[in-house]
Amino acid sequence: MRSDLDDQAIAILKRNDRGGYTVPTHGLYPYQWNWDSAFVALGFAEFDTDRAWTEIETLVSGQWDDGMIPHIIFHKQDPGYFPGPSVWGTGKTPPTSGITQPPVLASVVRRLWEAEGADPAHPRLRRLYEACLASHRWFHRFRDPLGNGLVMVTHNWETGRDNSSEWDDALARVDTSGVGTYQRRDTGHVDAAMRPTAAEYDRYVAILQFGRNSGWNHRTIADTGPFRVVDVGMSMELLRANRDLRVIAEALGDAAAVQELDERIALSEAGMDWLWNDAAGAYCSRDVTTGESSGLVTNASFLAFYAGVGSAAQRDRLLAGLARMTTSATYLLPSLEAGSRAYDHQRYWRGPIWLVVSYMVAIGLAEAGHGDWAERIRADSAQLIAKSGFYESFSPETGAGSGGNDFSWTAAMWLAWVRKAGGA
Ligand code: 9WN
Repeated sequence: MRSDLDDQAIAILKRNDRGGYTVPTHGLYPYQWNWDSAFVALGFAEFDTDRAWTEIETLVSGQWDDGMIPHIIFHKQDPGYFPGPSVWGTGKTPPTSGITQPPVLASVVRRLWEAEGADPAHPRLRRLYEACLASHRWFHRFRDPLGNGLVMVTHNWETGRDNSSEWDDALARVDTSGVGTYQRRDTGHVDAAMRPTAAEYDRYVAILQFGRNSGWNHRTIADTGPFRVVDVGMSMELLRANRDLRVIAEALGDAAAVQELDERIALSEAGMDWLWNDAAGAYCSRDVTTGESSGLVTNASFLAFYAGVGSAAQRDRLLAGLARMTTSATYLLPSLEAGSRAYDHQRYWRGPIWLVVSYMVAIGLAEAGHGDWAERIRADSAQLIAKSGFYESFSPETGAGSGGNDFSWTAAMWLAWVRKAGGA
């Protein structure tokens, strides 16, 4: 039987459906976002499997010839968001941004396919498998400058954890003198106190302009761009996605891809220690240009379980970090540990809880035999939705919603995970 919250979640997905794709929320984000659509497909799969596959097919309709799946696809012009298609100027059809977002798609495709019986002849599998393989190859070709299987990002927006303090030092070095004037739209939709500051936004725009001035040449951007950081989140997500894609490759009998993926998985497993920060007791993002570790424990640090990495000693340290978070947070899992520099329980990615990251962390914890922690995160997430509704994010202290409301991926997480006591 459907609960009231089930009905609300389904209604949100239907309302945010723009015909083949879903906007993250009405107003604030009026286009199709990459990792949002992947998670949203999991929500649709709970009541309309055909629509779930369509969400992903529409996303990959924006994939570039070189394999990159862009972070935004601008199917229809909308004046309510900055930076829109003319600012990015990528010249693609359909118009897209010039950067990517977390590679979670292969993991979602595997889940949709297995939920329908894991038939290798599934009519919608092959095209999406090939799209994911091409996207993963793009990461290895353009985003692995150290050759250690990790993921370098060239814009903080790629990480999906846009305003995390992990990027502060690298962003501080970005020259904003040539940015010029522009009109932000986000602060017209939500409280400016929750969003990035004006100085931060100037840096985001300056990095975008560098990419555009290079003609979106990802070799130039990767070699000389103003922002080059190895993101712990995307490195963990790509390792997991490679494992999930390998399962599909094997089912499809693509032996060459299985071997290729095995090599990449081994490379990433060995390379991940480059991100380990012993003082922090966690995997932390690290700047490629300076070699400096952020030293910050964020929700992404706990994706180690999801990626299946870490020695017993490293995992113990991570679990200790999780326990430490419960001393200041009423609800798990905050995007930044309280007490860290720049912690703010209401500001974008500097404290608030995002359920999509919590979901991946909970999957990893359950798989690693820490079902109690996975269940704590799920139960806290259920309380947040029951208390505040389907917000973009939530304060770990008060549980109040922050960012946009009636949010697609929060509704999807309710349907695919949070409502299911005992795990996803
Ligand atoms: C920029 C859509 C996106 C999410 C990101 C989140 C936020 C955009 C913004 O919204 O980013 O991509 O303008 O703030 O940080 O994770 O994909 O929901």
